[in-house]
Amino acid sequence: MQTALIGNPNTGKTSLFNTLTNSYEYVGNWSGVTVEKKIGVLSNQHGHLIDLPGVYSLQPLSRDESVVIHFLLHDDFSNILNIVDASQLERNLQLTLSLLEYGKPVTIGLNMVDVAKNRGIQVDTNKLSSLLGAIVEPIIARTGQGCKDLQEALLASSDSSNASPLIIDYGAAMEAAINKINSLLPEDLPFPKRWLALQVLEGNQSSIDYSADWIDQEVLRSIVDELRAELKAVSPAKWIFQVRKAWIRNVIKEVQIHEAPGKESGS
Ligand code: GDP
Ligand code: MG
Ligand code: K
Repeated sequence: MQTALIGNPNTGKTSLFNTLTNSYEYVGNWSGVTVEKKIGVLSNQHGHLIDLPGVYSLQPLSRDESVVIHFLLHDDFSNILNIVDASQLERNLQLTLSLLEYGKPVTIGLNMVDVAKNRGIQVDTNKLSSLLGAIVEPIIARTGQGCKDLQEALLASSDSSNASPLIIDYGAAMEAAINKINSLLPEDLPFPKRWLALQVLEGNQSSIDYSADWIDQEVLRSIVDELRAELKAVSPAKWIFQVRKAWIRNVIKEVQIHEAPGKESGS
């Protein structure tokens, strides 16, 4: 099992990595950039944990983001451990959706549940799990609380090779553009064509470069121009972001239980 650890910056990634692994090695730099590649041996001996830089999105606008999208496009691994800050759900889940659309098994470590609780936020993890279609384990990476359950969930998820990608409806104009791009892509990609099509329509340069063998730049430009005309004032990237944001807000409405800050539950 080769598990990729992916999440936003400052969500407790290093703390979780250290909790889940006995030892680690630096195995050189990520291709093309001076970011060191760190791989740990999971303490239950059932595989390796690959550390990736913290990112908010898969757009290759920074060096760290380039590493993550390059990894998803080119590297071989079995499953994803997505660390999510429970106190910053709305922002964190943007990245989560693009990982769920990727189609590999995703296990979510819902971290900072102590911080969220102190702010009066409780998350119904079972409901969140069923809405996202991924296992969600509440954890406190700093103390290791919940991390044993998370490790067991990881093992179980890598066994279930039949993970199905999350499908969000992006509206008629976007869906038409996705279909046009899908029709140009080959069937044997290592991830769903739909995931790549969305990256391309978001203007993700790494994904556009990856697709260049099948998608002529002129053809892509005409698909995007037509889409832009349909979306009026909103860019395709912004449209995708906003659809995801609305979807995330609906999820949060269902899973987030607010109470007075600091109040103990059941007391
Ligand atoms: P990274 O930037 O994602 O690698 O995050 P770090 O592991 O460096 O954690 C950032 C800060 O959050 C550190 O001060 C950690 O000790 C703290 N931290 C990590 N996990 C938790 C948690 O579950 N609860 C609390 N209260 N703090 C945490
Ligand atoms: Mg770190
Ligand atoms: K740290």
